[in-house]
Amino acid sequence: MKIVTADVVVTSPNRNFVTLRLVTDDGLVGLGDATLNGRELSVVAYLREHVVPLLIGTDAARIEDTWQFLYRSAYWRRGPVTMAAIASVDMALWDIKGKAAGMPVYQLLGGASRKGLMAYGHASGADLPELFDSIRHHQELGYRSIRVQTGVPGLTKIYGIASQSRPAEAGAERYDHEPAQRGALPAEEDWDTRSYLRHLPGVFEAVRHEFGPDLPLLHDGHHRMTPVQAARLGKALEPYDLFWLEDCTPAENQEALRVVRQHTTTPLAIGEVFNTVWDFQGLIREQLIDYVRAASTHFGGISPLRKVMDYAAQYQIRSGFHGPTDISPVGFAAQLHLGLAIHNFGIQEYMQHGERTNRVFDQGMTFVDGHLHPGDRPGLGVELDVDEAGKFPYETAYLPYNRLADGTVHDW
Ligand code: CS2
Ligand code: MG
Repeated sequence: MKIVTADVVVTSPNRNFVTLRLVTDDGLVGLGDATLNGRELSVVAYLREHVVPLLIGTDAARIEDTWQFLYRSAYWRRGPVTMAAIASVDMALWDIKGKAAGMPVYQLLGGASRKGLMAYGHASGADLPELFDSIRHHQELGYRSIRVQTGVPGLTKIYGIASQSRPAEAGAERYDHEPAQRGALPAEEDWDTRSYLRHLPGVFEAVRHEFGPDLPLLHDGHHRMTPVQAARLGKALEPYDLFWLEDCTPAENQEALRVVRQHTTTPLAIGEVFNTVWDFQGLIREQLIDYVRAASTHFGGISPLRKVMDYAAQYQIRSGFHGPTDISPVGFAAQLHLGLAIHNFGIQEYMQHGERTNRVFDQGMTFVDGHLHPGDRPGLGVELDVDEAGKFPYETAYLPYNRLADGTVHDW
């Protein structure tokens, strides 16, 4: 089972995606996601120039060996570009292995540990009425767990607030209701942590009052607070029983979480910008987090994500894999298979891709009563329509960034 073709497919149906497509000499096709939001073409170059030539003629059955070869032979380890490239190879090889065996990948990972994966959606609103409407809309869409992001008085444009509180009705032309926007330059947003900290607890109080104690609620701090600010927020939100507080401080300084942990029992999730097992090692060992937020796409694929989850299991730390629309349907499927198989699954983020994306990628997964399932097609269960993909060439798009009122650049 040798790899005879390795193509890097770049397409921008509702947003940019980079997909590695491997074909074996017996005609099996494997797909892997290599999308790095806002920096997509760097991974394309890494794959086309440095990885594809190494893959042709190699044995597609050797997933772990290929992973170790790509990781160790580069000498320059880690980093989002390298790890997204390796991730796409790892996923494509799992896809091929599943197809060769005639089984969905979750069967190869040990079989299903549950019937389906609880998913959360992104509700947001500039004010309370808009936010309530968005939460109701997500409940109508089938979500049983909700992330809550809200406008802050005095700030005009901030992270996580969709331009429409009912994004699924915004039409196929939207940029997948994610913050990245097509255009030559990144958009500038504003930020003020004191206003945010004053405002947020009242929002959660109102949401709990309106929607009751049962609904799991999540919130993303998007790396914006200092350790002591994050500690204060976690404490202030305790009465509202959050499922998690995500990225409360910038993820580079892991010691910050020790300060946060000393002050609050609000569960913490971190890791969407991490790209190796090593980034989680201390956080897991010291029990500074409750949920692993990595995405298979930015983490080197299914194989290393499995390893970090097995380590996390020893500390009762669970998964909360990153699932915005910048993870392609292929990367999303990869983590659904893993989430179904591991014992320590927690929750799965699920933003829905746009209609054009779903024409390019035919997905085998289902979403029923708030729960996702990867489906039972052999492999990952996603097919790529290469002709359809070719209709949507790459478009420059950047994530926004933040400035404080005095002009200082802040974490976005
Ligand atoms: C995020 C993302 O889903 C999340 O929790 O923080 O929306 C993130 O901003 C994007 O993936 C960046 O590409
Ligand atoms: Mg996040």
